[in-house]
Amino acid sequence: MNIITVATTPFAGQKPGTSGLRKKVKVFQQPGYLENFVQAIFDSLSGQQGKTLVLGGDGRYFNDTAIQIILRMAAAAGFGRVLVGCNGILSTPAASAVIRKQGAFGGIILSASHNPGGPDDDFGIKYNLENGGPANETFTDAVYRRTQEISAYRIVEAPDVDLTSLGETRIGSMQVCIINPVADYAELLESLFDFDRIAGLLARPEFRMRFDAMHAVNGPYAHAILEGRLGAPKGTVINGTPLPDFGGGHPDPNPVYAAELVSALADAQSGLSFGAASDGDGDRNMIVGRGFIVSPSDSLAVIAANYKLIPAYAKGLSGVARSMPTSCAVDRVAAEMGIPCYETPTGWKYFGTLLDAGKATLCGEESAGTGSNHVREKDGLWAVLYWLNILAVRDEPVEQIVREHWRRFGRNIYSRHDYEGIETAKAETLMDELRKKLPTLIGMECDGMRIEAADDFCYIDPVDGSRSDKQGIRILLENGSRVVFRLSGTGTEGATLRLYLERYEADASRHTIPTQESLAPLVALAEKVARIVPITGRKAPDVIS
Ligand code: VG1
Ligand code: CO
Repeated sequence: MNIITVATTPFAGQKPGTSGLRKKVKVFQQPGYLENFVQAIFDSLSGQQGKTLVLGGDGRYFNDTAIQIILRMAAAAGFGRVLVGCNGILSTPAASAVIRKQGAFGGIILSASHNPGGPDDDFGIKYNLENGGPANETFTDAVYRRTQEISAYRIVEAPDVDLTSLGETRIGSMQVCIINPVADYAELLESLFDFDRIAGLLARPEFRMRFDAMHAVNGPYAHAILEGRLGAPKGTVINGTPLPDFGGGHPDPNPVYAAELVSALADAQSGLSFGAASDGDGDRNMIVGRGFIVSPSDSLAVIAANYKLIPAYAKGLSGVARSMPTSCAVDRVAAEMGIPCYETPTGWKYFGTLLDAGKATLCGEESAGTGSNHVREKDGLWAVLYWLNILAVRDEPVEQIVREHWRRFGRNIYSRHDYEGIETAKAETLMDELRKKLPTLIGMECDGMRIEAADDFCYIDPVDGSRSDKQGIRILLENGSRVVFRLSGTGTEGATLRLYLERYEADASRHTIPTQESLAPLVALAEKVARIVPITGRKAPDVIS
């Protein structure tokens, strides 16, 4: 095996964000850019000699090129075997499932998730540990430090590996196995849910479902699981072939980017009763009933409240966890069930310790991510199957299930407003000014609600004691209402300001008031205290979800 050592110099800004390193494809295409980052990952590991690495991505532009480079670098780093998804495909939850099932040392997932793909758009890379979950901050900080001092990377000279057919080959002494990307994952999901009952639901003529894979990675998974194993009619899965540019769209399942699915469900003529979608790398989900979108925070709460209906969870939940900006709907379910509810910073990596320690069974984020201890990533198809299992047992429309949930627990009216592509300096000014102002806000009134607390969220991991500061500015009002400000850590251009709005409403007669109308006073408060319009020049958000 001919290992060559290539001299290199550091690139600025190789700092992983909320979920790995995400940059424009053009940035990744600079000679040495990907190599430096991969070498920094390998340099930050120890004990990988002879071990197994899992490798795959969401199929976006540059996926194949990156895989060939990483394979040759993995051989130089001493890995004994790499498991690669056929055609370079592995959804994020499937990669997690394979790492766990195959007892791998870790995995590299190539994805920029919901960000658009193509030669002028985004690419991303992240490292997952042997528990199948995203590496924690201690590790990503170490990788970043390494990128700043790197002087060489090591790579093996070898021809490209054929990724298109299953089988085994070698790069020097390292074995390369091209695996079926769906098999382990589908088997795992089948072990959690009542597939017979779901198949029965899908066979009913009056129940019609549509799954929009958004030309992203979940197409092959949805075809195999929904249409294959569960027998849903062909055509249930749309946009089911992964494309390097996702057909030109944003593979982000929210009411703006999945508008077609939402309008199909709103149209009585379509005959559809259930709609679902997932994102670029298959870890997010969207659940839509007839003319009714389930907000992700409500979805998490409904999922938790219905655990008894699901074979894998019927014995009980040890606890639940949500990211801080996610609505407190699930907290109310946990309180009633008498189980703990943990509040973590944004990003799935913070759930890992809770899941590993058995403290939480279900986790979720307002950004359309839900999952459980079956893997260590959020899982789009898992959420869809969970809902199908609920529907198969309860035999009620989606909207009725959610409205009943609200009647029982009250409604945490919720919305997120995103201001995208703001100049970074302006976004930072906004956050800095707001942070300084926090103590002066206490006692202020908004729509008859008093501000009781205002802080910058700091998390201390209850399992390993690690501390994460500045995880979002919170303004907490009476009766569970909140306004939260955060800057996104997944974008590649300028800054995105996320404004999270929540208001608790126990009175069922007020649950029909349109969401944005209920939240308008909180938006006005946010605009005023953070001076959004004067600082950013933006009169309205780009995306409301
Ligand atoms: C966003 C979401 C966050 C999610 C992250 C990764 O991060 O808000 O909840 O965990 O994306 O999801 P940010 O920093 O942009 O707010 V994915 O599906 O992009 O891997
Ligand atoms: Co994703």
